[in-house]
Amino acid sequence: MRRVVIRGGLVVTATDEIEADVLVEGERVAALAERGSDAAQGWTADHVIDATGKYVIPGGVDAHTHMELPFGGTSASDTFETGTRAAAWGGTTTVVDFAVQSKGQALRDGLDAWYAKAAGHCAIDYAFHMILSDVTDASLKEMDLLVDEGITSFKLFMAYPGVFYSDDGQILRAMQRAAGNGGTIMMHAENGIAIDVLVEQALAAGRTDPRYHGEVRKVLLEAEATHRAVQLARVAGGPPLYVVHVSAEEAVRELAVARDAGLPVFGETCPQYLFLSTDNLAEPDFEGAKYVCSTPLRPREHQAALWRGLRTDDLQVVSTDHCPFCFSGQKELGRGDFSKIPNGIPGVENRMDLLHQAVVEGHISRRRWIDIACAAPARMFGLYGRKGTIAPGADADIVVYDPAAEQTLSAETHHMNVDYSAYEGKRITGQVVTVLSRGRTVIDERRYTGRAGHGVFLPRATCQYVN
Ligand code: DUC
Ligand code: ZN
Ligand code: ZN
Ligand code: ZN
Repeated sequence: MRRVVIRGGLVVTATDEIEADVLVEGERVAALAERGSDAAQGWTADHVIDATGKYVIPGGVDAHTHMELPFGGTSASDTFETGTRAAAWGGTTTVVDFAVQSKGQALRDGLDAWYAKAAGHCAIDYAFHMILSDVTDASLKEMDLLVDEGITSFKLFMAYPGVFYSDDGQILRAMQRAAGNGGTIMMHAENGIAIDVLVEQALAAGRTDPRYHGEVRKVLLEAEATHRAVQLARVAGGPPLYVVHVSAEEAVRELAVARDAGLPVFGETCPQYLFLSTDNLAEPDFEGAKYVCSTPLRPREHQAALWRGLRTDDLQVVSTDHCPFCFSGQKELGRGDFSKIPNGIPGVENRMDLLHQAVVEGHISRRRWIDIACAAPARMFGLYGRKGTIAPGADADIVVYDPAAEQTLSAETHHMNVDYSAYEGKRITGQVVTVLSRGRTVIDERRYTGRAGHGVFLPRATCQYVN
C-alpha cells in the first residue's frame, strides 16, 4: 500500500489545531502524531509532502451543487467532469449534487439519469440528494427505497410553480414520510406563488432589468416560507429540516426561534450571500444577470446576521449552490425579461478560499471555517467518519493550504466551465497547494494530477448532526 507522510504542518479540524504529521496508507488516514515525536520520526513513506508553514485540513464537503442541471430552457455549464475538477482545484473533495425528479417521472428514473451523468466522470467523490417535484403515493413509497440506497435527503421547493413547486399538502406528506424513514427534508423556502404575482406585475410595469429579480423575491416571502416550513415539519412529526441558501436576516431569525425550541431545524448559507449584494444585481449593461440566483442576493445589511448565525450555530453549513450559466448565450436569454435569466451562480472552486478570507477578516475562527465547510456538512448528510475530518480510519481527503499566499479570483484563471467569475478581481489571502482524494494526489503543488473517474459514489447514512 502506498504510504504518504505529510510533515510539518498545522492540522486544523473543526475541533482541534495541532502541530502534527499525518500518515496516509492507501486510501485512508492511518495515524496522526505530534511533530518530532518518535512515532512520527519512525514512519517510512513512498512520498513525503512538506507542509511547513501550511495548514493541513480536511477536504471540503460542498453539500449543494447542480452540475448539468436543466433550467429555464438551458443547462448548467459545468459537467460532472469539469465541475468536480474545479472543486478539487479549490480544495473540495466531496460534492453532494441534486438528482432531479421531473413532473410525472419516477424517482428511480430521475436518480438513474443522475448516476449516468456522474459515473466515470468525477475527479472527486460524490453523493446525491433527490429533488422531489411530484409528490404522489408512488414517489412517497420510493423515498423509503432511496434512503436504503444511501440517498437520505430530499429537496422540496416552495418556489417555482409549475416546475419544481410542491404545495403545502404535498410538503406535509413528504415530511411525514421522512419522519418515518429517517430522511432529511431540504427546503427551498420562498413563497413562489406570491413571487410569481409580483414578477408579472413588475414586467407589466416595464421593470425588466436584473435588479428587479431581487426586488420581487422579497425578504418577507423568504421569512414567511421558512416559518411555514418549520411549522409543517413539526406537524409532520419532526424530520430533520435543512433550509437551503438562507439569504436574509429575517429567515435566520425564524431558524433561531426553532432551534431555541430544540427542534431539529438547520440552515445553510452560501458565499454569494456573505460576499455579494443587491449592488451587484444593479450593475449596468445587463451585467447584473451574472448575479441572478434564488434566493436572491440581498442588501449588504443582511450579511452581519449571516456571519453571526454562522458563529452562533443558528446556521451550520456553507455550501455553494454552484449552478453556473455562461453570461454569453445563457444569462443573456433574459435580456428584456429578468424572469428568463437562468438562476444560478458559479462558486464550487471558490468556497474554501472565500471562507478562509473570512478567517483573515475576523468573521469566523479557523476551526469554525473547517466546521462549516467540512465537518458540519459531512455530519448533516451522513458522511462523517469518512469525510469532513482528519482522523485514523477516515478517507485521506486532505488539503495542504498556504494561509499566506495571495491570489486574485478571476475567470481568466479559474477552472469552472463558465465565462465569468462572480468574484472577479477579489483579492484573497490563502490558497490551496496540494490536495489528496482518498490518498491519491489530485492537485500537486498547484498542478492538476487528478483523473476523471477517480471519484466514487458515496452512499450516505441519515443525518448525524447533533444539536
Ligand atoms: N436556485 C438557483 O439559483 N439555481 C438553481 C435552483 C435554485 O433554487
Ligand atoms: Zn433552491
Ligand atoms: Zn440549489
Ligand atoms: Zn508530490
